[in-house]
Amino acid sequence: MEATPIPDFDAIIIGAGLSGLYQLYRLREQGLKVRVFEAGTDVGGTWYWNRYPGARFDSESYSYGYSFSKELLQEWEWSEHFAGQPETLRYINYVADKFGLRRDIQFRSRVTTAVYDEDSRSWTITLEDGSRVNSRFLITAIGPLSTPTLPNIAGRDDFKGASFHTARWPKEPVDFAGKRVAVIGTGATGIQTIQTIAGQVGHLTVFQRTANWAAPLHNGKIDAETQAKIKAGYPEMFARCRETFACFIHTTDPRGAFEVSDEEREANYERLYGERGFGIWIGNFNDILIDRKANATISDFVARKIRQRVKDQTVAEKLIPRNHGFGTRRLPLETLYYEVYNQDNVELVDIKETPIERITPKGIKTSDREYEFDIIIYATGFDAITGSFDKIDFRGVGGTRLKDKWKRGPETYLGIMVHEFPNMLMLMGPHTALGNIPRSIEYSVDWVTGLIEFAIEKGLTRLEATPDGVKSWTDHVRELGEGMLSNEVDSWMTGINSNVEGKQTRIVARYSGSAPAYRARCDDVAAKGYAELRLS
Ligand code: N01
Repeated sequence: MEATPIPDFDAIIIGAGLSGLYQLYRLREQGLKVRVFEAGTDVGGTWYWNRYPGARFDSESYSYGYSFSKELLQEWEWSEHFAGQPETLRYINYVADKFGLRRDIQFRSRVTTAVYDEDSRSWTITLEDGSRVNSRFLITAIGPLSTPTLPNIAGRDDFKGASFHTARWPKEPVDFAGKRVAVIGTGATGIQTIQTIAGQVGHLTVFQRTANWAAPLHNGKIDAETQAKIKAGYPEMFARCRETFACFIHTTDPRGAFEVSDEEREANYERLYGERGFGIWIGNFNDILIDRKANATISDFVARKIRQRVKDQTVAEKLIPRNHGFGTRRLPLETLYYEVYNQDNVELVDIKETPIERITPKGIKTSDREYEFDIIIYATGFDAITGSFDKIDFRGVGGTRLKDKWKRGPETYLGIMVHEFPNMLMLMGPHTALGNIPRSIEYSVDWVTGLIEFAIEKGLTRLEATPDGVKSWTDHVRELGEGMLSNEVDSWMTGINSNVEGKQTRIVARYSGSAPAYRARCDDVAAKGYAELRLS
């Protein structure tokens, strides 16, 4: 009888973004043989690819960084409350260097297939160049927003000028001086891009399909005194992030919107609108995201702000969303975004009124007229959450395809495992708590590390979620989504992407319960010796 070959690695990690890097660090700490495969030429994931003008955090820098190393926390100094992409990428590189992570990462290595073999209880991955590697455990760290999508508009390849998707922005700076520039898309990315380039371009035309709610970021430099306070206060701040609903530093107001007088409510909204970060979204009254009437009060408040900030009231009305309430899509935070529309060189085109018919060699043709451009920027978003899974051909037991299994939406156990895909562990996959991402990443990585440690200690070589476990978690995630206004709205959070075939029906792709509840459930599974899993 032939001996079963020993896998090349204990674990393969796909992706060298924030989750892949920390997972590598943790597994190496356990003395395991680990290899990371990364499509890009360097570390950083989201922050490597999204170099578009104005890309920056909208969670506070200090609450976003890794918390696992006290030394790192004391060494690194964030310059702004919400750091820009270049600084964040420098930070991630600093982490990779400090912990010597690069030696176990293979760059320029896009994984195309991942196949489970029952005999050896291992996964074999194939890279774009045809090379193969195998490993006992396969960990996906491929990100919920990492597969960019271009708009399905006819004639895209005909355009003779320069065009870029924001998530595939060139490393060399783009010169906007005197240029006629178009931006398609007004999500968080479009808004950051628009407000940043409006002062640099010759003329800017924004093509908006759906108006989005946005609120002020109120960024600022961190002075020396604040820096010292931040460093001294890390343990308390991370403890706070652990307690809040979505791991941000903002705590939901325990009151409902109608438990206070009209004057108090207005004053509260005014205060939140003037404060830094996501407070107005997740530090607001506890019912604005579940109760239509409560939501209408904050939507009305922010609509009034837009009318005050935009001079031309026809334009202001176009910028006010009509088809969804405030905060029911992921809230973009802005810096003088609305004021951009007061500039003479900026025009807003509502493409619900005058739809884009095609891209032409010279620019963009709507039902109204042809616009000529030197540069077209596609800020058209991502095939979110499941898109990066769809791009890799994952084959589980008996050749089962993950794409087929998830045809009607993802089915997972704790958002980490899938039945018939033994030894495959997902970081920030579908059905996990996203929120302030690095906080969720650190928890998930620690949980996955604990499971692998347990398996090695007990000599287990096959870990699989049961059909019951998957059904009960998937049902739980669906139930949690009921009543959330965000689940009644089209957005990447409900799995909608108008540019991707088969992604026009809303699904429950995200865990929408609280992060503490998510962790309590996962901790319980670990404490009971992972007895809910099929282990052998
Ligand atoms: O993508 P989006 P994003 N024709 O999907 C439009 C995170 N993020 O890259 O709404 C015309 O939100 C589309 O229109 P509509 C954050 O979680 C974080 O902006 O579908 N328009 C929409 O306006 C965020 O939520 C930061 O009608 C088309 C836009 O393109 C997530 O990434 C910064 C179109 C896409 O918006 C995604 O944001 C940036 C078409 N064919 C992003 N197709 C931080 O601050 C699409 N659109 C950390």
